[in-house]
Amino acid sequence: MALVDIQVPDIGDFDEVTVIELLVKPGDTVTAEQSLITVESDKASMEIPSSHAGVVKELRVKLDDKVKQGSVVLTLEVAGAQAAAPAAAAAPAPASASDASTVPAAASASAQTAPVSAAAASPAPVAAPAAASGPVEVRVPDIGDFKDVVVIEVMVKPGDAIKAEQSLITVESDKASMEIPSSAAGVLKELKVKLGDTVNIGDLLAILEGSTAAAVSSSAATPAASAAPAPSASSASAGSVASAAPASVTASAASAPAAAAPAPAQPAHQPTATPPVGLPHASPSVRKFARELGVPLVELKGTGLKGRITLDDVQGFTKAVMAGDTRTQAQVAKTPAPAPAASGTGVGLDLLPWPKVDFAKFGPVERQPLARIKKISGANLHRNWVMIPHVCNHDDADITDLEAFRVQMNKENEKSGVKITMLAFLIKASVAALKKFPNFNASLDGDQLVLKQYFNIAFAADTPNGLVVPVIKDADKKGIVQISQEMGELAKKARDGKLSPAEMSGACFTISSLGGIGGRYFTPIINAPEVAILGVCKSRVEPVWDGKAFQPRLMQPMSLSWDHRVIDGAAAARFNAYLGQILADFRRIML
Ligand code: CAO
Repeated sequence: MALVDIQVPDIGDFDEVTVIELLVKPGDTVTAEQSLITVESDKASMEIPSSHAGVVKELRVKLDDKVKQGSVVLTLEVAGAQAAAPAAAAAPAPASASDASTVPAAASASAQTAPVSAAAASPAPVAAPAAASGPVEVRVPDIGDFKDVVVIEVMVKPGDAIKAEQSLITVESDKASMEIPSSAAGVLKELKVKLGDTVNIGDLLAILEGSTAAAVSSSAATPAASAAPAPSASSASAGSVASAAPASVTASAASAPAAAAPAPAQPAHQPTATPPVGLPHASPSVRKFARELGVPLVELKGTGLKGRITLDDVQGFTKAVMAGDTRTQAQVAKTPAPAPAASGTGVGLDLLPWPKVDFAKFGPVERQPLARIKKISGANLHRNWVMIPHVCNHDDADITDLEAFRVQMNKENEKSGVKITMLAFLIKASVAALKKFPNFNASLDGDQLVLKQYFNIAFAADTPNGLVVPVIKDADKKGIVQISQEMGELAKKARDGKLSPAEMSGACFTISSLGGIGGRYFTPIINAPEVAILGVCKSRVEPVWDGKAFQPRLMQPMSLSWDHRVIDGAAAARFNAYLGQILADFRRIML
């Protein structure tokens, strides 16, 4: 065993950065390339990986410390042979760990004991600006070993007056995020990227008009570029930017990032400045984790240093949502929709990247922002679909007599103003079935089943802005007329967008009725943390064999989706059969 000091490797022209996250503690076993701490300037945050595998003996930094290249992060106890031969991937995160093979020896050396000299690490100064008057293309500069980074924030819009070196977008890999500044000043004529796009060095970001190329100095270096020399593509990139900063940039491109290199670290006296507007204060790995879970970071209040969102905050939020915490759901309401696997990593489920199609290639298109409700319900439905093992049983209920009764009731109560629809009977019948099969009136909490002794039934309501799910509380204690009345009121509030969080929370079981529209069967998505949902479609008269002849009967199609972690197929079939019996002869509800 030997003790090895793990140092901050060459982090380019970042002078001093702040430790904003400790990812390991004494006693932890770490692997080579595992992230140890997260550091941040005002423009970028990155994780510092370990150059060795071993056990953390002593942490040599604490939160809020300022560190720079060569600062000792921690002391690691490593096996003898390892101490002599560290992993080659000790470059900081911008040269992402997975790209370790492309990280040059200088970078890994710097991570061990001897930081690379500033002269070797820093890009050559780039000459003074050149003026340009026509449209100027702004491209992704040399961003070191980053590949396919995701645009997570767009900070400007067409028509904006842009200053040279003003940040245009924020990009993120799994280990670092950084802002990409403009290489020129001018008016933004066209933005060529949007949220969720993946970009690479040389990609066209924007077109400016009336531009002047940025003054470039060695201080504008990319954090990655100095740790990893510009890949060959950089010359292409610089060449493309050349209209903004021609000869001098091109000439230095082989060894230096172009004018538009990602923003440098802020001066040491403001190291923990608040993040750019709209960008949650969280490290790349936390953001990535949140994205995988569909957690809207903008809604989280960070408990970390200076309000930073930590891994625990994301986990806490997820647990609260799963437990039906209304406060959290209300927060979710304000969030933008999570980009559909935009990062293309498919991490977690290991999915293929989301297809990226330029639809306009095939015909005219129009883009519309998703309505607020759609964003909320979309995020929830996606989580539920992915996390719950759904099975769906279809069945039919003979509602001939019940429908006749319903029509008669409505005739008798015409003046009351309360219209009774089949849904009210379905709610009441569901309560009876939930009483008979208590596992359906339950929620999973870890390895415990929470059996509810109250009967709150939610119903999906279609509104112009999307789907909402109001709840009839204590449906077991209410009659059909009262349920119908409440349903009418809640449905109206839903359509007017006036439902309160309280009116949408506390449900035990949900019914999604498409009876007023049509269809036969469908597979509704369970409304977590409930364990089942009943979908019904439009009833229709069908020939039903009574043993002697076919009889015309009004049949109600029912689709019950259930969580197979809690419910078995036999129980689901019994539930549906019982529901069918009650609907066929509502007197049974009294038994
Ligand atoms: N079979 C046949 N007809 C039915 C029926 C059924 N199962 N259920 C309702 N109907 C009839 C009603 O009797 C009514 O007929 P009349 O206009 O002749 O009186 C008509 O369909 C319209 O009913 P309704 O939809 O206004 O009332 P409801 O109580 O059935 O439903 C509500 C209320 C708010 C649930 C409903 O309007 C709604 O929004 N449904 C859509 C739910 C949804 O989108 N689910 C999908 C979720 S998954 O994406």
